[in-house]
Amino acid sequence: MKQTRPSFAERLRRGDLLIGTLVSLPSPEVTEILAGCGYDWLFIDAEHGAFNPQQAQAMLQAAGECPCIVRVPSGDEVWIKKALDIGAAGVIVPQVHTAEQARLIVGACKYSPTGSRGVGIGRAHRYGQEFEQYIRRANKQTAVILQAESQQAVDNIRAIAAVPGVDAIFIGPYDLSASLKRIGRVRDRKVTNAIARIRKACKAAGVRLGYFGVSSAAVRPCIRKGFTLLAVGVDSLFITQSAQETLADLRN
Ligand code: 3PY
Ligand code: MG
Repeated sequence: MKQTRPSFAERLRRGDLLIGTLVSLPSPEVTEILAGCGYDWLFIDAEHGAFNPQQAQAMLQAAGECPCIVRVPSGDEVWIKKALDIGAAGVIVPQVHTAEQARLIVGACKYSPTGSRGVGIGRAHRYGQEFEQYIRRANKQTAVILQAESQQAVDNIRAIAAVPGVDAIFIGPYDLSASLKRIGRVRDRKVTNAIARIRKACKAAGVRLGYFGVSSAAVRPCIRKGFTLLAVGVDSLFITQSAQETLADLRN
């Protein structure tokens, strides 16, 4: 891929406010529509979304210039490698509970000598036409984003945030609420206290903070708390809300 503007990873590290939205439907058309709405990035959800790497690649192609961060299903290096090779600007890795897991994930995202990312030729390398250019800049321009969304992650957050190469900690409020036995109650005191602990540790470590919410109201308070990586809304919910509101408007 040709590089003209600062990469997503550079913008993330310097603390730009990056507002994205979550794409869960395996549809290049939906991805294209959302990319055209002006979001800073798209959160391509291969953890919960029903799609394979080939479908994910078609979605990234449809996104055009809008940076896509693929949430891989787990910290396994197989999906991480594929997500980066198909052209993701970075990965979001769910369910990271320990610093050891964080180290392995960073290693899977970075080429040698920093890490052990597998070396292949894919869309990211323009199918080989820009292999060397890509390899040269990939380590710097790949965003490594880990999700803190469990009690164990909260307990280990200082060690996780201190792992070199971790660009951001992205809080998953829903899994966190489940781990804290408050499933779905993302504003419960226990959940907000855990979020405050994560925030404090990340600020001290100089690691960026991310948060997901289903609406602008859910994520707005994060902005003044210093979160810079936001994912707001979900494709399927946008369709539902708008379809229901439109119908209700006429019925009433
Ligand atoms: C969660 O809330 O658990 C998430 O992972 C949001 O992306
Ligand atoms: Mg989650």
